[in-house]
Formats: sequence, structure tokens, C-alpha cells
Amino acid sequence: MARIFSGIQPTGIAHLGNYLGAIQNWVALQEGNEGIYCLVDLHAITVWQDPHALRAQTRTNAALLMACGIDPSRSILFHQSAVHAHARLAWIFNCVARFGWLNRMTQFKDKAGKDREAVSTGLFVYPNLMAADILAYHATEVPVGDDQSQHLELANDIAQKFNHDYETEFFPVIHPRIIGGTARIMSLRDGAKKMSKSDTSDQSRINLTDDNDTIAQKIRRAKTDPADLPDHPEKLEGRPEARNLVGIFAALADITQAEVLRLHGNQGFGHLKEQLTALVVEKLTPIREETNRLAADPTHIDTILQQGAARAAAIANPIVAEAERLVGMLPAA
Ligand code: AQP
Repeated sequence: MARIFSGIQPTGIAHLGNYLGAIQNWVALQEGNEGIYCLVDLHAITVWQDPHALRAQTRTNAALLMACGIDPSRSILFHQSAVHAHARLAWIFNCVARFGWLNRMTQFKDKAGKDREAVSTGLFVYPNLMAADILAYHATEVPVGDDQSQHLELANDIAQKFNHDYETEFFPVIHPRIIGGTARIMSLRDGAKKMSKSDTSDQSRINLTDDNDTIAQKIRRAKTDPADLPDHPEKLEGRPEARNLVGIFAALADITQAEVLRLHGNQGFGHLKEQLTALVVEKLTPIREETNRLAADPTHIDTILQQGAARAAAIANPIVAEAERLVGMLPAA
């Protein structure tokens, strides 16, 4: 039985990319594994968040995860800030990771844009906190979208350097579980950008809480190109928006892209978009309805997250206390 850790930032409402690239895999991995799933609010504030919105989004995403099938009686579901072990270990990792390593992170470059002087230092050391999230539990399996592979390599570098510097084998090797095929879902407005919660255009993504009319409208307006759909996936080369819609369809219908094109190729995008809308509506309607039911009782959500945090802390506190001891700190109590 492997211990699995993964997280989602409550920077907005989880979208179809989060679902296909991460959440559906988390749900499946609950079977036969020890799942630890975290709403990473400390990560979220590396970019300024409205405090009221952050609290609301943390609760809504917790409800969404449960509606998608994360079972809090089986897995541990909690919010990151409630377990102080994450921040304690992250500080140690700030002192282990090298500036040059972080400077090479492509996600930092993307998120910081041109004005690097103006971004928070938290955004720069974000991968150190992510390494701490995982290693505070000695988790070895991390299911993430492929956009996170570079951060996981860095987490392994940090673990190795810690082990080397303090002459120990305390931290294990992490294995990323990147889901093939559907790993990266792109923006509906720009096939070169990933679908993202923090994209300023709500039209760029399908939020898991979108109602059926909104879903239909977003898919209808999704960017395409003037040519018909091809009859084979190889011919999607250089057509990122077409590839994205075909990829989403294949992932939701659980068929290959070749099959999607066998069914819908050699015609305009209209038919594919109509069928895709039906698929998305079918998948998201029960999730949205269950989320709304759970979200009506925020106190209950808070209780579930606090109970999850207590279980998480029971695992992480002794591990982080041992890391602190290895570094040379006196016991806290
Ligand atoms: N577009 C995507 N396709 C596939 N997987 C994705 N993930 C995110 N976007 C896509 C995966 O979802 C998990 C949770 O992501 P996150 O919330 O921790 O942060 P993120 O990757 O930065 O996601 P967003 O939506 O783009 O958030 P913002 O806008 O706040 O930065 C991760 O496993 C991620 O791989």
C-alpha cells in the first residue's frame, strides 16, 4: 500500500483540466493506497488572493473533491495551513535547495512573466514548499499533471541533497504518477496555454461547477481553426485547439483520439462540439449537484477538513520533528 500525496490550489474553482489531469486519478488511487489530498492554501497566497474568496474557494474545492469521489473517511482531506509541519519543513528546504535550481523552474518563469522584481518571494520558493508537502509524509507516489514533473524532479534533488548534507537516508525517492494521453488540458481560448484557474478569461476553462448552459456556451465559443477535423491524430500536428478538443473528448469518453476522429473526423467542428457538450454535461451534472448540496453546510466542510488536518498532523509532525533533529535543532517539547 503506497502513500499518495497530492494537492490543489484554492486559487479559483477546480476546472476540467484539474479533473482530467489530477482529480479523477486521485479518486481511482484511493483503492488500495493511503491517499492524502490537500487544499494547498499556502501555495495559493504566493499570488495575492482576496481573503474572503480564498476561504470560500477552499470550502468549494473541498466540496468538489468529495463530489468527485474523494472519500474523507478513507482518504485524508485537509487544508495545508492547518498542518504547520508543511511550513516548518519548507523552511528547512529553503535552506537546502539552491537558488540556481529554483531559477530554472519554467512554471516560475511563466507565472512571474517579465517583471520578476515584482513577484513574491513565495512564488520563487513555491517548489520547496511542494517538496515539503510530499516529504513531510514520506509519500512516495505523487499523481499530478505533467506540468508538475519539473517540480517533482526538484523535490527529489532536495531530498537527495538533504540526505547527503546530513548523512542520512531519511527522505525517500518520490515517483511522479503522470497520467498519459490526457495529461495536459489546454485553454479553450488558446491551445498553447494550459487551462488554468487563474486565467483572467472565464471562457478559457470549464469550471466543475459551471451550469449546463454555461458549458454549452463555452464549448460553442471554443477557439478552433477553419479546416475540417482530420481523420487521424497525426494530422492534428500544428492544430493545438483541434487537438485539445479531441483530447478532452477522448478523455471523457475513455476512447482513443483515433476513435474520436473515426467518429467525428472529416467534418466541421460543429458536430464534435455538440457531442462534447453532451459528454461534459453528463459528467459534470452529478458533480455540480453534489457540490451544491455539500456547500450548503460550510460548518460540516470545516469539520471534515479539521478532522483531516488532525490525521495529517499525526503523520507529518513526527517526520518533520525528526528532520529538525537531523538538522541540529533541539526538540520543541
Ligand atoms: N490544464 C491542466 N491539465 C491537466 N492537469 C492540470 N492540472 C492543473 N491544470 C491542469 C493539475 O491539477 C492539479 C492541481 O493543480 P493546482 O491547483 O495545484 O495548480 P496548477 O497546476 O497551477 O493549476 P491551475 O488551474 O493552473 O491553477 P493556477 O491558475 O492557480 O495556477 C495538479 O496536479 C496539476 O498538475
